[in-house]
Amino acid sequence: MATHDTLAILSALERKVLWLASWMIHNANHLRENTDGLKVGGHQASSASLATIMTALYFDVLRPQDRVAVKPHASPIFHAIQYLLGHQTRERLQAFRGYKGAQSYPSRTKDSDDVDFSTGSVGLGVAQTLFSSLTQDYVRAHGWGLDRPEGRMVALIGDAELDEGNIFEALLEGWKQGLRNCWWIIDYNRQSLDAVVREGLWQRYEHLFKNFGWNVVILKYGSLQQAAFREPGGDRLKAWIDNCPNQLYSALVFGGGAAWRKRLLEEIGDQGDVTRLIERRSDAELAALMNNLGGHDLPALLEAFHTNGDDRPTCFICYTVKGFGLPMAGHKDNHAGMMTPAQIEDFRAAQGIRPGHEWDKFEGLPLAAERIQAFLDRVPFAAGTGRRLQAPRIEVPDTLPVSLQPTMATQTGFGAILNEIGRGDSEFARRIVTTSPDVTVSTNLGPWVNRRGLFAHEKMADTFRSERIPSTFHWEFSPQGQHIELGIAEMNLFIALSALGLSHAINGERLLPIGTLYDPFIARGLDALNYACYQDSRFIVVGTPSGITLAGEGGAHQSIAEPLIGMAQDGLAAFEPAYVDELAVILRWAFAYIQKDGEAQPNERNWLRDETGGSVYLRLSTRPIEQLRRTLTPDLEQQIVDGAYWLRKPGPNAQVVVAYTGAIAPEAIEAVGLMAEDRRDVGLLAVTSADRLNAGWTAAQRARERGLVHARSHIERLIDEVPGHCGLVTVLDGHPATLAWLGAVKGHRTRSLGVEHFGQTGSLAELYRHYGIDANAIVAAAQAIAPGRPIRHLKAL
Ligand SMILES: Cc1ncc(C[n+]2csc(CCOP(=O)(O)OP(=O)(O)O)c2C)c(N)n1
Ligand SMILES: [Mg+2]
Repeated sequence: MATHDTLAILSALERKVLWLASWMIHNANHLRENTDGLKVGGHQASSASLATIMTALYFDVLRPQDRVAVKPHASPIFHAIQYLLGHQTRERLQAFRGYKGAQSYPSRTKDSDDVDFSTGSVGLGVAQTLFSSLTQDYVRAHGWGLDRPEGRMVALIGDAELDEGNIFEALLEGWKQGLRNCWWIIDYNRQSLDAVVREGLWQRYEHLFKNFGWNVVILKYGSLQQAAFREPGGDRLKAWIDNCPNQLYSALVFGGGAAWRKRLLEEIGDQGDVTRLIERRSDAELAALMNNLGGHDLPALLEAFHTNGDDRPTCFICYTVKGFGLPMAGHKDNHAGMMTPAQIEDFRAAQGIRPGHEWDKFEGLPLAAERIQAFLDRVPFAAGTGRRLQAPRIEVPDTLPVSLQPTMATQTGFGAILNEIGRGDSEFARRIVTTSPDVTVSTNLGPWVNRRGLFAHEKMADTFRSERIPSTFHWEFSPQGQHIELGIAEMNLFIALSALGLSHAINGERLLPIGTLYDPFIARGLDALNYACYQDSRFIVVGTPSGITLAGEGGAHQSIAEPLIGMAQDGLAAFEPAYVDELAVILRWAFAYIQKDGEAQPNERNWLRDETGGSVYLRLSTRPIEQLRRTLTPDLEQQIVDGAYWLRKPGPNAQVVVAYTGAIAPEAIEAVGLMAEDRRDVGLLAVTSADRLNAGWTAAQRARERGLVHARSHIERLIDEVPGHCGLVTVLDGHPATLAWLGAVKGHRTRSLGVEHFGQTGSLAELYRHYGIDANAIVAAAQAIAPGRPIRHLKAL
């Protein structure tokens, strides 16, 4: 139990945190500039709702090894707490929501005050805690990081956040994987953004969490209420509270003491003892009693948090008031509500804060500053030398060997390369962790999994194997396994990658995570992929098979937009190699790239900032194509990584250049052959990464605009060799816009082929023809933009 002393200090801190958060929001001037009624977010109410819970957690319950995902709109409370703990500057609080100020939603990358997990897109941070706990277990099961205490992964969740489906996907996965050390604390204020939530949600939550094996703790009544229930008539009051609809409770919270009295007396006022219970209290006391829900009661919270300290996953359903302690408390429209200048003035005066002393840490508190400071100096969470950990880089071999078959698909190559890595027992091989949402086998991770096994807390044999039934795949689980098999939920895949890819910062132990999925289903997990990139998690994601090239596999599985996603996604370098030797080079580079976190200076060769590192997306294919017999020179390897190289240099009189990406390489090569007799010196440009080419080009242009006249990107250097009159035909199995910009590099007339519609099944030849990306379509496009004599081999379309 917390001592009286501790409680007094905590409740002073709670008041201070609430004040600072409200003031911070009020102070965010630019916010007021564009306030259109109540539509622009204030989030004072949403923050206030968690003030008590976060005070209890950060100042008393949490330990440095614990990691927290804070509900996005409680960001001001978080920053205020860090400020009091000495980890956040006053300048950044003053610039809250402003340029380089404390962020509107806690951000690992943009905030400076020790955010564990970014939040913002509701639901994702919640699931991140679950997968981080799994990651911690994975790391420790492999014998790493055992000198550090195990941490608890904590999510502070808005009740409406639980509407997000990804949370339930995560819950199911957590159950399968034997989740431990995870707390989900629900801010049950019964309000969402728009309105008051449905009645009785807590019961659904309770059943749900229990179903998945969680411990459920409900904090409904605060200690004032519990004491009142023990008074004569208290049982009547309790029954009334229990039956009160959410909307009415919220409305009365907003109405305040007089409104409570009127309503209570109307409804239960003729029942003797309870009337006296109500009448004994002033309006202010009555309001304090009715607002004293479990989530705003420090003793109740501390008791609950301290008595549920085992490693079972635990859900705390904490009743709270949205806007607690503020004039907008309980109002259904309060989500974006802002206190008026008059209201904030009243609040300031009531806190005993003198004008001009609004940011002072101890101003207006009923306790001596030294006493509070001494307490803050001893807060367990803030002890130690820092919570953002580091891990050394894992050395990546100079080359990733793979034996090339004459005809081979990049997906097969991917499986073969990993299989080869899996043979060895290097530190590099040990640090790789793979994961896939039920497409392990069909994305070719099978051979790797056969070698390295599946991860689970407990050993589990492959029954087919023990029963001697022949099978290509060994499906054996153990704590040493290196593959995490997920259920079919791409959101979970990306959040798992997000967690695994932060292991160096969270656990101080580096992992090299690889996730595989069918390319079109990137769209299913896209927000989680974006989330993972936003918080600078590091991983390799492999989308395979892809495009319409998967042909007979089914029209619904064809992907079109993914190359554009690869280009547009910040923090993700996207590649689509055609040949397996290219893939081996790119994959090797990727293992090093995901570990980098150096300076942001651009490289003068490609104008990319590779030293900062990032995650990598590889778009692969199941189409076997004839491999090129060649030895890659270091220069060619570099060009493959930079994004393009000449497979056939255009001559000085060239009329046509074909630029292609990925699995339709044979069509591009064939088209060049078909044109050879009728168009001079046709060039063939192999584009391995439209993303990196484009990024380098943009950066070089920007640099030139800033006066660095010699800045030249890789694609500019390549295209310099193409005569101005030359026509450019681009082609890929994906959206044509991916390569269409190549024409703008030097102003070449361009025709871009690709896939804009999807859904047909058929043979490859039929589909390439149907969508206009076969050799004949390339030739026809060339003829149209690079006039000359008719191309003889062009068939009528
Ligand atoms: C994925 C996503 N959709 C929509 C939003 C916009 N949004 C922000 S907060 C919110 C509702 C929050 O309600 P709740 O989780 O109960 O938090 P409270 O404000 O009540 O504390 C919504 C819809 C968002 N941030 N993320
Ligand atoms: Mg809510």
